[in-house]
Order: sequence, then structure tokens, then C-alpha cells
Amino acid sequence: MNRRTLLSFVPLAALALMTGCKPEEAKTTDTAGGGTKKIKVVFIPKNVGNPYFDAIDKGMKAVCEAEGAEYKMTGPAQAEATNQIQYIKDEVQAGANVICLAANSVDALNNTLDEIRAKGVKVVTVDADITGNESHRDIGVFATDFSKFGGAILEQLGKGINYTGEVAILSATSDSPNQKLWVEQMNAAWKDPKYAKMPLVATVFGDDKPEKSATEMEGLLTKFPNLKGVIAPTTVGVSAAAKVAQQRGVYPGGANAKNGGARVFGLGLPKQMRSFIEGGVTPEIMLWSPVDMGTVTAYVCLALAKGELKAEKGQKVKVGAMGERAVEDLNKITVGPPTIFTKDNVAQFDF
Ligand code: RAM
Repeated sequence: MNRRTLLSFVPLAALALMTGCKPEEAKTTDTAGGGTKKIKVVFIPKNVGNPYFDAIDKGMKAVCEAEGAEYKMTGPAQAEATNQIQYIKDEVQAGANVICLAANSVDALNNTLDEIRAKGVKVVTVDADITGNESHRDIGVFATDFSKFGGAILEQLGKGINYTGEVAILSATSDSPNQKLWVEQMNAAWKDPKYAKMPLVATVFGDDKPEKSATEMEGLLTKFPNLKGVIAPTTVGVSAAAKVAQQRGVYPGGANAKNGGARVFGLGLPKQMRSFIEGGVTPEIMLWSPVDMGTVTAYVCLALAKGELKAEKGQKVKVGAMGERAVEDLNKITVGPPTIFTKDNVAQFDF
């Protein structure tokens, strides 16, 4: 084997070792020390062990590694309002330059975020914002403009059940900023006379725990035997609800479907929901790409840390192969719209 052939089989990192060259590292100015150091980005999700955040992590990690920055995801086991505070403090203490978080509360983190920003740490929210308290973070990265999103979720389920029959919401935690916003928007949209024959009978919280979400779904089916629809705007809730509907055979077309059956709709990961979609338990499910969200978020974090991006409306940031994004109102950046997954397209998605 000649040298050229051999080299084509050597991974880049090994090549760097052999030749003594290091991949270029993302550096930030360390004003205190007068030198430069590697940028350290830490992602704190609502909770760990949630495949949705693992997909964001995948996108962030790939970019940070490629850009030579240090990166890790760490966070609480439970998605509770104040559970992220200690993680934020510890990670800043350990040298994080950027704290990126999917918030568990719109306001419980304000003081902590103010403290770390006073030390020069950048704060980026992703997925779940500190709604109404945006001035306590630098930039927020979201899939889409969520200002009317709850209404769009309601409409999609409404169409699926001919706007007729009892409907319940199975949400995440009651504090969760994004679900809270969408549920409020659904409630407002529900006032439209077109929904008069599909009343909201209950809103329950599975806390983004699979078991609790399943128990809540069981409770809904027991309490409302004629239920026609369940909206779960959470990946954890919707997969738990679909599993219960499948096991009990209560989905439309299922062996125990009463009154036409209960249709489960919501935000779900195509990989996690594929068998339910293809099996007719949940004919439609909606979501955006959390991996793409991770990609864009990582570029935003690095550009902020390097001083290349200012948290100001109109500023632009390059996001690798995904092009460029602009900072919008309330310093938000949007990544890309949601897709509706059906049996015809669900197999194409790798998240
Ligand atoms: C869950 C989380 C997350 C939400 C998705 C749709 O994984 O609650 O915040 O965006 O669902």
C-alpha cells in the first residue's frame, strides 16, 4: 500500500497526531488572563433521558466538535421549575462560556442568569424560552414563530375528528414555558365557534415522564369514555398516549374503539412514532427537526462567545450548511418549520 492510499484510510484525528497538527480550536478572548482559551458550551435540557433533547444534543455536539469547542450536555432528571439552577451555577464555576438551556420555567431562572451574565457568560435559550423575561438571556433559538402555534395544533386535530367530540390535552409540566404558551393559545383559539362541537373536557400533566404521562392518559380514557381526541404537545406525552391507545385498542379503528375511537395527535419524534403512525394509531404527528435546532444553536453559541454575533435584531449568523439566520424580535432566531408526519413520509426522517 503506498503512502497516499494509506493516508486515505487514516481518520483526521489520527492524522493530526501523526503530523503534529491540531484541528483548529474555537477560541474566546480570556480578558482576565490576557490570553485565549477554548470556548466551552454547556447545554442544559429540561431533563436528561428525553430522546428529543438527545437529538438537539447530537446537532450541537457535531458543530462544537467540528469547530474545536468544548461541549457537553448535562441537566436534571426531572423537568421541574428550579432544577436547572444548580447545574447552571456549577457549570459556570467549572468554566462554561455559554450556557444554553431549554427552560423549565419562564421566571425561576432570572436571578441566576443575571448573575452569570454579569460574569460575561452568554445565555442562549433553545426549544423553551423564558417567555416574558427575554431580557435575562442573550438569544433564543426556536423551530418557528410560536405566536400562533397552539391554534395550529388545535386546528390539525380538529380537522382529523371533523370538529366533533370531546377533546383533552395531555401536556408536559404545568410550568413548562413552551407547552404553557401553546396550551394558552389553544384555549384562546377554542373560543372560535368552529370548535363549539368539540369541547375541551380536561387538561392533564404528564410532567414529561413516560409513566406519569401513560397514567394520565389511562385516567382520561376512564373518565371520558367517549373521548374523540387527545392533544399531547410534547414528545414524551404523545408517545405515552399512543402506546396506551394502542394497548387498549381505543384508537379509531381499534378493537375497543367506542364512539369512533380516540385520536391522539401532537408533537412527536418520527422515529419514536413511526410504528404508531404506520399502524394507524396516530395517523398524523407533527414536529420540526431537533437536530437542526441543535446545529443552529451551536453556531449561535459559538458566534456569541467569539464576539462575532451581537444579541440585536437584524444581526446575522452563519450556520454552516444551513446557511444564515437573522436575529428577530425579542432576539429570537428561527430554525425551520414543522412537518406533518404520515405513513407516506415518516420513514424518511432520522430523528
Ligand atoms: C418534549 C419537551 C420539549 C418539546 C417537545 C415537543 O420533548 O417538552 O420541550 O419541545 O416535547
